[in-house]
Amino acid sequence: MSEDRKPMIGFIGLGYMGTPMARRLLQAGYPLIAYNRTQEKLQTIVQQGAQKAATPRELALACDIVISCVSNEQALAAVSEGPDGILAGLKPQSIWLEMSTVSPDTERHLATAAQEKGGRMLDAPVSGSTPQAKEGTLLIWVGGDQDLYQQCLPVFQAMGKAALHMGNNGMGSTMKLVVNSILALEMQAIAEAVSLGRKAGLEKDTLLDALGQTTVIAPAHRGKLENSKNDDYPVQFALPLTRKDLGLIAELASQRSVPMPATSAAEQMYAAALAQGHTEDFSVMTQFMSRL
Ligand code: NA7
Repeated sequence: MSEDRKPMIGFIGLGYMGTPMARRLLQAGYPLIAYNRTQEKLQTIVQQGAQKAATPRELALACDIVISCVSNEQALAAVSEGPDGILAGLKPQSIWLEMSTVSPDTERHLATAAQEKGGRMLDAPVSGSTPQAKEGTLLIWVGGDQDLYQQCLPVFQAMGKAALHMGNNGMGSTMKLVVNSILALEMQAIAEAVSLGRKAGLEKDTLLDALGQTTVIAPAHRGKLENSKNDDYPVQFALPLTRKDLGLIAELASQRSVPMPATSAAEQMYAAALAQGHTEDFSVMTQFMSRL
């Protein structure tokens, strides 16, 4: 991709992750056009210089690179398919970077559909949360053609500290699920251990401060101890999305006959928390488990 003329990027899905990612692209000098189902969420990015598209099709027709970053399979189908969807507007030679967390099968299916329109697609989900999206230090897991990956590196570098090529279409998504199985399981382990400590008599802040001094808490979970101390769980990675990812992990494990007993048990607890109406950050599992 020539960096003499920056390609026009279309960004679909201005949520917690999409908004700071799109802002990084604007800051890197890319012209940007944005679409979001809920119009109000476009305000911030439009104030920062982006144009607005009325539909994903209109957006795809107006840009060289489409980026999608939406909640789940249903959301991705809603923005991809039908007369107003991405595929209806994808031009020959256009590039589609699909950054939502969905199943590897869905990514492969969309890559084929894009190819049938003469376009090319990479799956490129990210690890990291809203702070990393704001700082441009996400890790991006890329699946698809190696040359296309090389061509898109400048775009990825505007959003992440590294973009790693993991293999063919679907392998970016596969890597994301591998990472998130650990992320969700460790949060569950912390929630259980904190519950044990408190119910066995440790004072809450003393316990959480001491845990923070240890090496057993991964960097991704260290800041979450502060949430537990404050009993306040502002969304960085929403519990419904954690639950969704655990469903995708279970589906992939089943397809490949991989036993994941601990992950499966954690999935049940996240499902129970969701059933109780928890939509906060996934670190709310520390509160949920302590109240059982
Ligand atoms: P958010 O903040 O929940 O944002 C989700 C985005 O997906 C947001 O733009 C939504 O639009 C959009 N969405 C959800 N459902 C639909 C439907 N049915 N049609 C069109 N658009 C939809 O999630 P994050 O930004 O934290 O995460 C995004 C992805 O990255 C996700 O796959 C994570 O697992 C990783 P809305 O504003 O609700 O109209």
